[in-house]
Amino acid sequence: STPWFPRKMIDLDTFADKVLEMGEELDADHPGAKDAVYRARRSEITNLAKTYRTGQPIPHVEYTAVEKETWTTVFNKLITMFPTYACREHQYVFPLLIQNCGYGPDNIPQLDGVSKFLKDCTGFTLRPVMGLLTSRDFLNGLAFRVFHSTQYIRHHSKPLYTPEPDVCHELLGHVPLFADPSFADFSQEIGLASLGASDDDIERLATIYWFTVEFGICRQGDQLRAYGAGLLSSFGELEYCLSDKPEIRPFEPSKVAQQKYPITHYQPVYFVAESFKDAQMRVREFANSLSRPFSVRYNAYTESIEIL
Ligand code: H2B
Ligand code: FE
Repeated sequence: STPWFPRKMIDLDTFADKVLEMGEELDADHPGAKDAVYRARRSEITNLAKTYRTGQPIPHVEYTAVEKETWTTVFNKLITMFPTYACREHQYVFPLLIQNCGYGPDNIPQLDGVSKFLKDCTGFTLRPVMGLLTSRDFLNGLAFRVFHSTQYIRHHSKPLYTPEPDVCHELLGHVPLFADPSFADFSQEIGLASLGASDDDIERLATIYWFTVEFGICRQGDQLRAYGAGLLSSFGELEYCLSDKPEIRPFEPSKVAQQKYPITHYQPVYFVAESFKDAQMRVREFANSLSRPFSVRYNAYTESIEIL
């Protein structure tokens, strides 16, 4: 039987308190695990996500001086890399985020303003989330052009490292790409394929998501550039992924879906997309090969899924 899946935007409200890792229970190896002040602050921020419901504005967070300093360090480090390593779509959007959304070295942008900006660009919106969602829930959100975003920031003791998504990763890595129409279409395609998919197929789609939205590289002219948010928000891996060290393979979803990957160190292999359009068509073809007895379409007028 088909697993439950969200049919209307408001169904995403059921994900609000369904997280894999709670803000309060950090892993022992998390840089903030022993910092009671940090943990209390995270709970404050994750509580906003817990009570957030569809249609509400995303609550503003007044970031502290320590949090802003962490942001400044990450921001200043990454912007030196973008001109050489980031894909052209990221480079095109970044100045617009500075002009319209308060991006800059001294300010952590508010999710609400960023979400409105994305809505104008591609129809994508952000929803605050407490932490990691299951692959199924997270991918299901993309079908509605919804990106679940954390709102807390990494621990100040290690500004260039985080074992989990944080607001630096979301705002500097993911957001610029969701402002690009072809990338938005591509991402939604993965989301649509995930609705009602079997557990095995969710695993395959999550792997494809990993090697594209998180760690994808693309060909632009005679160069390779990064478009994955895990790369664009990592000072070290951004340089490494475009060096001659890792293995580079073409983006073929049926092969990508079977690739094992490490989550705690740099990727040994990356897959190159020829364009977001091409990648979308390949994912669509792959999705058609999966075992789902129906197909789906998103109706943007009613913000709901139609079953065909
Ligand atoms: N949850 C959240 N909140 N952010 C993510 O980036 C994320 C997630 N990634 N759940 C998902 C899992 C990804 O690793 C794939 C789809 O499993
Ligand atoms: Fe991410």
